[in-house]
Amino acid sequence: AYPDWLNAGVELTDRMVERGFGDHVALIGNGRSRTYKELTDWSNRIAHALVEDYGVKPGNRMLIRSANNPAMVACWLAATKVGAVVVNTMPMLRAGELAKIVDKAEISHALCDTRLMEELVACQKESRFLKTVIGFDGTANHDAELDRIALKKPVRFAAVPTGRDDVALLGFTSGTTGEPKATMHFHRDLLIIADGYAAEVLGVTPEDVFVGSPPLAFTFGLGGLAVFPLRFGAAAALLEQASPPNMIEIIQEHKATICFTAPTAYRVMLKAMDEGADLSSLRAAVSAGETLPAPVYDEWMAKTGKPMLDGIGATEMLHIFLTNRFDDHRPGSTGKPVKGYEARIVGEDMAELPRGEVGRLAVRGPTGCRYLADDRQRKYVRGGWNLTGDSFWQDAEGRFHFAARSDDMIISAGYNIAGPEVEAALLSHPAVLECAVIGAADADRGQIVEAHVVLVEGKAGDAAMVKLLQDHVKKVIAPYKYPRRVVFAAVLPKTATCKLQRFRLKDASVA
Ligand code: 3SK
Repeated sequence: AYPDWLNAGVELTDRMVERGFGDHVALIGNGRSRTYKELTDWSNRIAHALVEDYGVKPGNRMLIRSANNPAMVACWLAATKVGAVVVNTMPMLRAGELAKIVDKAEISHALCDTRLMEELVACQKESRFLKTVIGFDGTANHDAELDRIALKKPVRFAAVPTGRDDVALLGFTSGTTGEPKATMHFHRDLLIIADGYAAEVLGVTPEDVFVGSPPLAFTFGLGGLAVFPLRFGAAAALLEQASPPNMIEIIQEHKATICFTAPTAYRVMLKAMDEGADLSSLRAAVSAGETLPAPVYDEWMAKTGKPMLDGIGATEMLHIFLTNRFDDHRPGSTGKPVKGYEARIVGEDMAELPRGEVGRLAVRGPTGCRYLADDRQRKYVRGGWNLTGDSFWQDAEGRFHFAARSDDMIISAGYNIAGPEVEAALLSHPAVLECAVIGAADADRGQIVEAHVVLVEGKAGDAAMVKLLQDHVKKVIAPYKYPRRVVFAAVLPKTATCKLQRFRLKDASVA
């Protein structure tokens, strides 16, 4: 039950000050911390600047480009308060990837960390939508145009009275083809994920300190490192480079209590514990983004005496909808639905399958998928149920267990990577005649991007060519998508009608 008029930005800042959390630390990052009062004032000043100096109107689509830092959160809150519809984007995205997002969402304004301007300016030059790019200082120096303007503004701002069902956020997901889809989420959705998962499963209190690796540009990170802490008067420590050693340092320095990351990072953290890393302040280790291997869960349990909380979410659903709990957890299981959500296993005809049978995971709940102007809505949501693209089975006690991805998405170290997007990047190199990209099993990263490449005549498939192609992909698309393995082939497996048979490459890769 939320009031008809609701602004998520206000609820997470001004309201928290009203509730007595003004002096409580809200955000830690770039070497300093900010209280709720400071964050509230900061975001209100930016909100004034957005309206008065940059002409932002309610409903304008606004892109934010930044690594995880307090300034990004202040910008996101400010944009939400002025009623803009926000698209948070990752710092690694290249101009071509940004252009797809800008076109799809018809973005008119962008807030960009001044250190990351180059690719966005290149995107703006080609864009008929993106009119205004505003630089902000992502460091603690406040030394950019927006910061200077905002500093002169009042600390009180009358936020736009948004409806609880007004769109606040567009979460982008690349889809298996690399053609981005935008999922619309309402102001109330942002509160629902906190009042559901964070309250029910994590039991967040004002004493909690959150840390983690997912970018705020992913709804996994936005929830875990901004919405959840701010909703309950807790603190979040934000890292621009969230490597396991950096996370360990922050956990130790700030006695972090809740960590959000993927199994790949937990594996490294477990190794570091053998060398003396002290993670004893953590009371919750949330694992999502890829399946949690049972040995990682077991080792964590053995070393900490606490369960690692495996969960699954989706950008379409905004956040985690199936999860293990402190008092109900099993290795190899993704647990049961979060309060307010229902899940079932269905066949192709959408009929529910008997317990134990593998089928498609279908879920429904208050934050379900609404794609922005996209025919794929009809495929994703059928009869009110969201079809996640994963195959699961349900055990006799109602717990859900992952079986396989039902599509071609590659999940590597928690990143979702669309094979066709990597293929397009490879094909833009003149030495590549044909290619096919698959996910190959990998002990550390779950999967790695493996490219099978046919070169044009006269080019040698040697180590220098591997490096050349890898560097090329890193320049064309976000570097994390580059093929870690490149296999040169004379031909690629195809059907009689010349359709690429990626499954044959996958089978060979497993063998
Ligand atoms: O499981 C995921 O990949 C996910 C995606 C979006 C939001 C939250 C989560 C855990």
